[in-house]
Amino acid sequence: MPGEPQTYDLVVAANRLPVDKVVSDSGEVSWQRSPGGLVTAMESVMRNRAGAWVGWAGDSGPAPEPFDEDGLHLHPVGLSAEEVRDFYEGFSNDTLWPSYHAVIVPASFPRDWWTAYREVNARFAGAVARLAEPGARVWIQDYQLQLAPALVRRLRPDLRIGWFNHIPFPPVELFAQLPWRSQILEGLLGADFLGFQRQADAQNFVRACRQLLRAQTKGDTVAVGDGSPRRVRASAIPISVDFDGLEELARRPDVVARSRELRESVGNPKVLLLGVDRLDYTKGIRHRLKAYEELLVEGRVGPPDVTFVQIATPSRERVEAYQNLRSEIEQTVGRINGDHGQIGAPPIHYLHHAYPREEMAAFFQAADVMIVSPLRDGMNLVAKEYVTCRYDLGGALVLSEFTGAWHELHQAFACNPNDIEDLKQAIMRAITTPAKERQRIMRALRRRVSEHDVQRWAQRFLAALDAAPERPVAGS
Ligand code: GDG
Repeated sequence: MPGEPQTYDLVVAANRLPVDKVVSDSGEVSWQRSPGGLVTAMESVMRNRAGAWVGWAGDSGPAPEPFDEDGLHLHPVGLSAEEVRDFYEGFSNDTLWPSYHAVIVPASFPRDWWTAYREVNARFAGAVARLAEPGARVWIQDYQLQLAPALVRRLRPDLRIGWFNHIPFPPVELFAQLPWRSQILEGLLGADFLGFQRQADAQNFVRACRQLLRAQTKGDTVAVGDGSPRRVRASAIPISVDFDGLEELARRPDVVARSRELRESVGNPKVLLLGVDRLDYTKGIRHRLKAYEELLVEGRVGPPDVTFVQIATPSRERVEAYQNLRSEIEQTVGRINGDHGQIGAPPIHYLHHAYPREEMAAFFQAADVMIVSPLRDGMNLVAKEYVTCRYDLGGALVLSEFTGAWHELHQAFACNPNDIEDLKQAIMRAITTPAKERQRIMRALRRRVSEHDVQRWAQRFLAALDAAPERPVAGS
């Protein structure tokens, strides 16, 4: 007879586990760290706490048995092939993702996708309810699991339920387009505390509750239920990076040596420009290429003195908008290299791979200018990772105003990526600003990130969860 199932005082639920299942040709199963901002942030938080992590293992079929990996207690949730299509690729990535990112591409609203979204959220809620010890804290992550807070509360009213949104929360005019807008708000209002990247996101949520549900709101709280209503607080707690851990990695002699090697392998340019993104239409990769191409045409930059490395990590490859974007980017890169390249000195080195963390840290150190130009981004951890790796105070960060990161990193070379002239000027300013001034800027950026690292983010979130709804949270 199996014993009582183990329960935990902290249960995290995220669409993905921090590892992906990899099956070798001989059928052997192993686990590999999965990419993406949420995993990067949560993994360093969970390693120091004995909590459980509920998530999908990244392939279709029945859930594997729970397992421990590198000190993490992982509880897989299974998705069928249809659910991968309808819940993950469909509702999460083709309905919610574009809707929440200012509809950079049109959002689709098939009704079957919503059914799958509800069912998968219920499955996650069931797993959380089984794993949480009495009175435990539950931390639900992101836009894929917006119904889970209310579903968990129904099953386990004793739990403290928090939810954090890694992406923007749209203005009510956009959010109202969703056919299931009320159900989503009601799902979220099952939480005790809702965390957002920016204050504007939290305010958008509160406004949506007021306008679409006719809920009573006061400051950053929403009243739920009649009589003596429960109050749900919505507030900004911006995410960050593991500053100490990443800086330590960046300082490793093998990483430093690798960064030199990388510069050499692209011909030791005077200026190495770098972009690192999941291949996603929110990240402004096309705008960046356009700006760079115009600078090449105008003769203001060019190989061999200036070269550009763009790492575009494969992402959501079965969603059509992503396939179209990839074709467009690759055609543009081909054209630019064809028009402006010389033998052994292409103006763009384009890489469509995922790399180990060490390699990413080496790339960051090798880059003179990091271009982060999203059209919309909840935070953008790449910007924070770049400054974290520049303990030498070298390098310069070009940063879009439409990232959460810009609200903390004002000293960066700011740009509006929709304004190609502005983006070009920001790149040129980053290249030509005297080294001393660039160092001063980098020092200020690094101070901000080191004082607001991911450990502090997690502490603040959990403190806000404990304090919700009555008491405000100390600190900022
Ligand atoms: C969402 C929100 C928010 C990328 N390629 C490789 C690799 N990465 C890592 C980066 C970074 C992460 O993935 C990407 O994080 P971002 O924040 O830039 O973007 P999203 O994936 O869109 O993340 C975002 C984030 O959640 C957290 O809340 O900031 O706004 O959209 O850590 O370094 N890592 C490795 N190899 C790669 O090839 N090892």
